[in-house]
Formats: sequence, structure tokens, C-alpha cells
Amino acid sequence: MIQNELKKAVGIKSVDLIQPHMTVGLGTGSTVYYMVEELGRRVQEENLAVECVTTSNRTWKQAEKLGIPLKKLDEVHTIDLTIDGADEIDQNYQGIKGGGGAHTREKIVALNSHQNVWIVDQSKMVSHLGKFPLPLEVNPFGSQQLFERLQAENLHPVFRVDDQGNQFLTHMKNYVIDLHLKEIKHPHLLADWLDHQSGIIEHGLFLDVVNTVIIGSDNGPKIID
Ligand code: ABF
Repeated sequence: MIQNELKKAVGIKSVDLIQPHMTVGLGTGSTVYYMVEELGRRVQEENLAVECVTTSNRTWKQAEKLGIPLKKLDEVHTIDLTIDGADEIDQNYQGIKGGGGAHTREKIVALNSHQNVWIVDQSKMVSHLGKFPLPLEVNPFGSQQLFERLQAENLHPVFRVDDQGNQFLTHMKNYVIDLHLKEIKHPHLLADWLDHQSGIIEHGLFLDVVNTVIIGSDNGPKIID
């Protein structure tokens, strides 16, 4: 099956986990796109009663068009379940997210959710994290000094640029620095170090966050709890 078919299959499958009257976190990305389309269909055709929060403006706009009831994060008391994509997942189900630069909101929503589900095609499953560059959302103020500190630590930082070659800006008008590490041997140690650096708003290591992974394979979606 081609990659988009795998993404579509897991996106559709994940909606089975949404129960009536849940508050649901909707992630970001091309796999989540299919999940949101299916949720919209069930809201319209089956009157599935849910309220949702989103991790990006793009998902908000898509969900709004489909008539999915939406709330801002601060308007909801609790999030029952969040469904999101991921860029890499290792054998211990630790992940890297943030390829789209939305990982700060994604982490805030994830850490406020009772259950987190990641939906991925099989290409995202890896033995070790780090081939995918690790994104950091950083405050523009002092970002050059931060960049040099990351360089001095041999973390191979690169400022992210957009399609036009301009500085990439997140929703919150911050910069993204990607760490080209090739392999992350100790994800918890690295996460702890990054958590303590001033100027880093959030990094893309999502450790001990996910409860369920749905992997798209040629034999159909595989659910791992
Ligand atoms: C988001 O979706 C991001 O954190 C991650 O970068 C991306 C994965 O996207 P896709 O499903 O498009 O491969 O959750």
C-alpha cells in the first residue's frame, strides 16, 4: 500500500476510540488530516456528540469546516483523549514530534490529556530516535547565543527556514532550531538537559506520553496499547 493509504487507514481506525461526549484533542499533520475528516463524517452522519480542542490553526480550520464542535483549550476542564501523529517512534514507544513546528501546542494538549493515541504509517517506527532532526521551538531573543551553546555541546543545530528561505516562524512567532543528531542514545538525559536551557520554549522529545499507537501496515492498522 502506498504511504497515504496507510495514513488514511490509521486515521479512520483511530476514530473508533472516540466515545460520545468525550472532549478530544485533535493533533496536526497529514495522518491526522484523515482522522479529522472521518470524525467530521461521524459528527454529521451519526450525530456523534463530542467537543474538540486543536493543536494548530490548520486543524482548527479543517474541523470548523466539517462542523466539529470546537473549544479553546482554556475553555475545557479536561481532555479525555488526544489523537496525533508523530515523526519517529522507537521500540520503547518514545517519540519525536514537531516536524511541522507545532510541537509546543501538541505537548501542552498531550500533557493535559488522560489518554494519548499516536497514528503513524510503518515508516515512522525506528529502533532508535534521532535520524529525524529533533525540533526545538526557541525564543528569537538570544537565539544566536542559544545556537552557539548547542553547537558547543555537539548537538548539530540548524535554524529552520521556510520554502522561501526565510526564517521559519511558529504559530507563536518563534524560531525553530533542528538538532541533526543521527542517533539519540539517551533520550531522557537529552530531554532533561534541553528542559533546563533558557530560550528553549519546547523540544520535540515526547517521552512516556503515549498510551496507544496505531501503526499502518500492509496488513492493516495494528493497535499497540
Ligand atoms: C504532527 O504531525 C507533528 O508533530 C509531526 O511532525 C507530524 C507527523 O505528521 P504526518 O502525519 O504528516 O507524517 O503531529
